[in-house]
Amino acid sequence: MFLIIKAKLTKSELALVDEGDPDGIVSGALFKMRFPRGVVVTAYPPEIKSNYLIRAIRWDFVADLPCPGKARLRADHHLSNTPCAAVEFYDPNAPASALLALKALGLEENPTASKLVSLAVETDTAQITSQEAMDLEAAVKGADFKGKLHLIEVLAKKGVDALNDEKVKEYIERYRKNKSRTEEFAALLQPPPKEVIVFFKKDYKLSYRYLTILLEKSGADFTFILVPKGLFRYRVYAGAKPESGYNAASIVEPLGGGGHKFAAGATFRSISSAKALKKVLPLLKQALGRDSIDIIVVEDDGLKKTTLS
Ligand SMILES: [Mn+2]
Repeated sequence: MFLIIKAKLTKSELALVDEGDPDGIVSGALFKMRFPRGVVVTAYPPEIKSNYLIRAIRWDFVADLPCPGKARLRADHHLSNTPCAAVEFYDPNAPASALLALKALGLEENPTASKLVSLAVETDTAQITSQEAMDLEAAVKGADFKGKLHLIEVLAKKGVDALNDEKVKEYIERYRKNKSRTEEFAALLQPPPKEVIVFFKKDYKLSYRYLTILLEKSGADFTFILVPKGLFRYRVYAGAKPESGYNAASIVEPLGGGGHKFAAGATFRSISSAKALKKVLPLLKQALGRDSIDIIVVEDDGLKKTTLS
């Protein structure tokens, strides 16, 4: 929040971007290319609704996030977000917000910027083919709050070459380790059922989004992962294989979440894991058209299968 105050005092342009994925981070880097003195603040989508300061500020640029209230320019492609800014580059059919940000910031002729956008498109559509896109995704996932700001800085300065920055290489390595632990876990669920619902009793710091992708690759059509995040907070990662007919976004909407049809998430509060399960159970029953739901419960002593109705 210090960043916001600093930007206002120095009259710098102020941007707000999604901190969770390369799309938001690349959008932030594009903003820094256009406004080198500008200040980028990162946030998770649920914070936009709950954070008073974020809602009170007038933002010059917002990307890959819901409307914070007052915004001059916004680039976004989320169906669940309603346009609000004075100038909107909003297209739910766009493969990435960064592509809209490229146009919004007038950087279409800039090859360094365009290259970064192509990586954001690869990651945001879950069609990663290049090593660079893989590394960028790893860097974003492996970086902590400060690391993400550093990543935005170097991406703006060096473009794709930022992936060779010493600190950025550390983020990539950190994520690689998480990834291999996640692969080991996914191997325990082979072959997965068509509809996989996993409840983690505690946060094992896996890459849960990656887990949904692994399970979908090995045969699941619908994935739903529930994990506690800190005190009284729970995070849902929902995924649906394209053409499977499931909709990941609509199932998390009642939890205050959002996203895309094929990948969506939500964070909600609950005082106990029993209550958290009670909250998601009716949503699952409705979405899957079942009276009872098979759940894989993960705890320290292993995996247990249970059926809840
Ligand atoms: Mn996006």
